[in-house]
Amino acid sequence: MSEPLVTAEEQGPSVVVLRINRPEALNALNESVLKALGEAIGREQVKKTRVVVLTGAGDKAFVAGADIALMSNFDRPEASQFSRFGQRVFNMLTLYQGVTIAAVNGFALGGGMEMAMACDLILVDEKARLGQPEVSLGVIPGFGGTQRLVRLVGAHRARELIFTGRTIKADEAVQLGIALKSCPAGTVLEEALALARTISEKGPVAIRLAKQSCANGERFDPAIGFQEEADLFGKCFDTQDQREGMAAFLEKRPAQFQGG
Ligand code: CO8
Repeated sequence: MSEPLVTAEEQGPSVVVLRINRPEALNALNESVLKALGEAIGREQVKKTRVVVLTGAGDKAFVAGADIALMSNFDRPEASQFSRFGQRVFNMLTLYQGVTIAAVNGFALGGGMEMAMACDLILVDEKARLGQPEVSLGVIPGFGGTQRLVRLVGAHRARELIFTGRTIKADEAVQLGIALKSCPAGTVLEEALALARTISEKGPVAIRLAKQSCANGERFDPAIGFQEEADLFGKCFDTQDQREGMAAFLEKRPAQFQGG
């Protein structure tokens, strides 16, 4: 049997590593890889976990983009369809109820950088290279890059990166606010797992609602965002997690969250 295109490895009870597994093509995204990623995110084992860490197989690439050989033969409807399919799968990462962390272990180009940006947090190996090189191929980012990069770094910097297609190093990705941290070579997965464990110990409902409230800030006028925040804050007080979290503080013991 052939190797799965996306592997899932449990790292303790609350963290799952999803790995894009097509190293011979630097983990380039074709329809089968995207389908496998969508199925992996929708799997019960992944849905019930608290943090998903996304990375690439091999030591060279996170994901070197959408599959250029595949796209080279597309006509217009096929291209739009592929774009919408990739957007849908990446939106599953963005809407995932737990936290998603991209552990960028090498090249994250085009669709690879778009996949990382669909995650909540991005850590990069110091040797990683990121970029949106689509214009060099005569196309534009099509898996959400024009939308997410603008929100991450602002319109001016996003335009420069997209219009030049230039590749950036890990330090610049951190400086621009695309990545949270540059990790010593070979340690990005380890660091992502440490971060994942820290997050997985917090109140799961609180994390989910905090994620929702932060996302509201991008969607709504601030006045509505504040109102939504107050509603979500109130919602926390319907949960056992809130009672446990506050009781644990007052009783000077670690909280044991059940996620409800
Ligand atoms: N697609 C298909 N195959 C790829 C891709 C890719 N994106 N990237 C690498 N590969 C393959 C190579 O063809 C090669 O295969 P083979 O061994 O059979 O020749 C193998 O992976 C190894 O790659 P290289 O020999 O090129 O490795 P190098 O170390 O010399 O170079 C690079 C590494 C710099 C990463 C180089 O491979 C590269 O430039 N790759 C392409 C990067 C790129 O342009 N990515 C953006 C693609 S466009 C995109 O992602 C659009 C997303 C939105 C789509 C919207 C839907 C329509």
